[in-house]
Amino acid sequence: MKGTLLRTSFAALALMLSGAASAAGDHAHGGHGQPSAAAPIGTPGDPARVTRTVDIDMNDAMRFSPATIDVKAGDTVRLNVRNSGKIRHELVLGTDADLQAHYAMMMKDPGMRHEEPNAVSLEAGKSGEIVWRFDKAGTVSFGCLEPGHYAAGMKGSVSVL
Ligand SMILES: [Cu+2]
Repeated sequence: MKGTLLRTSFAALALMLSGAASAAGDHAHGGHGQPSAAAPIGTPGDPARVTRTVDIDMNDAMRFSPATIDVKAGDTVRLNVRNSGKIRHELVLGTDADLQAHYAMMMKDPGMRHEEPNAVSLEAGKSGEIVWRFDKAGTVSFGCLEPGHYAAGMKGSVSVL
């Protein structure tokens, strides 16, 4: 009798989870498979108007720490990024589609460097920053696009609430 109850609640939970996952997926991916130019991730921020500072560490385990960040829509955030590893890492903000496209380019041209305002590329032991205004609720992804790193799971996300 207990087993039946358990199975029922698991089934209900699985249903709820799959519903939530597909809703979140739709939201995060927006125009999946379509040109991503219109997908808003925010705009370069004014350093004089920073409302929030977040420290992010990058390491040779191919991880960002923290890998998930919550901000409020309208926040101008200073991401203080540190490479505590022994090899180059970078943090690039974008949609998943943008990051995947850039990563494919990096695999072909590993010497490519990201110097745009939405990215910081750091040698071992170096620190840098991105000042970014997250102006729309949703999810903004980030990743390290050094060859092999993104595929190894060096990625994270900013939840803009
Ligand atoms: Cu990396």
